[in-house]
Amino acid sequence: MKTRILKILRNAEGYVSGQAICEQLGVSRTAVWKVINQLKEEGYEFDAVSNKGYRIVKYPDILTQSEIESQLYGGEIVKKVVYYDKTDSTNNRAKQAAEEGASSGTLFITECQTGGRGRRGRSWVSPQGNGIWMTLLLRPDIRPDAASMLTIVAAMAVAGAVSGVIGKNAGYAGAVSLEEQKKCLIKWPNDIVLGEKKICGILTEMSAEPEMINYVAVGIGINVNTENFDEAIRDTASSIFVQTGVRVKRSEIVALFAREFTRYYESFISTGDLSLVMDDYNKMLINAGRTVRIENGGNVYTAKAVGIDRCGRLEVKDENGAESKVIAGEVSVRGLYGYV
Ligand code: BTX
Repeated sequence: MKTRILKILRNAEGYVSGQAICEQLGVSRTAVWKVINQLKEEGYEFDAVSNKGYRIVKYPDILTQSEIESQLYGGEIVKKVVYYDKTDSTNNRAKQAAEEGASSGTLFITECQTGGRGRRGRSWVSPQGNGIWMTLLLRPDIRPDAASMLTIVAAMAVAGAVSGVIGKNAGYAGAVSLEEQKKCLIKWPNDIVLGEKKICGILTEMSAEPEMINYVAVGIGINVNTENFDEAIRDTASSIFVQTGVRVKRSEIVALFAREFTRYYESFISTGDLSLVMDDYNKMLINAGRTVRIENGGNVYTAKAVGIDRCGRLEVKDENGAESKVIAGEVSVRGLYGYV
């Protein structure tokens, strides 16, 4: 009920009377009043005028189930949000819930991770209060070898959502120019970069049988309002706040992510590959046209990145013009002079 009341208030043009909410939801005045009080405790601020009703004048920067679900329109792949004040890793929560039968489209999200994980056993710094640490559980009807493409789909959705929210808040002084601020880009295959620094990483984990996926857990970490970074990651990591100078509401990014993800995911599922979305991806690809250093085991070489193909492989051209394709997970791609 909290989500439904929040949704009514959020979408209203002006004031909404307690009576109107009661009638719409078929609940008592006391029940509405109780929910309004709970919302106040969570940090929502109301303007209450007699004979007119309630209006929300300030939204807190929180990631609770109602805060996020009240911003979904209903057609998204994200169907349900499960929120934790603190947990070790939302990927662990998603995997455990998946084993217990949780349904596709459940999003696990937390304020703080005590054991955030990156790829290949690396750790992911996930402090309290300033980032988005979330995992989307999916049960797609695709071949297990196509699942890695979901990471690319998720990266596009994050880049789209971050660009969208930044665009909405544009017009301030930040570390990067206004033009650049709007361009949240992707470093192949799935690091999200803003102003040439990493603001998001994605860790996709899967449980599958040879021909069938049980579930996929797409874990996404986004540095939103982080101001300081640990020594170890200071050179490469950044946040939306550091790059743009603006504090965005994290739930807005999550809601827009849910919308963007749905769009790309449906295209992906309809063909089982990236053929319908690769043009969009290649427009977001920061490596495109740049020379990258490719490390494939002991074999290190430089080549110019062209773009991805419909399977998510990076097409590169060496100095003699010979083309080859690089597969994510097998190699590491770096810029010549730094992270990108
Ligand atoms: P990755 O292996 O690409 O990146 C991990 C590396 O990135 C680390 O070794 C470190 O150098 C750097 N790093 C660590 N923390 C941060 C940070 N907050 N910002 C920028 N750079 C950082 C990327 O792995 C996959 C990350 C997925 C994180 C999400 S959060 C929700 C879900 N739960 C979970 O445990 N992991 C995922």
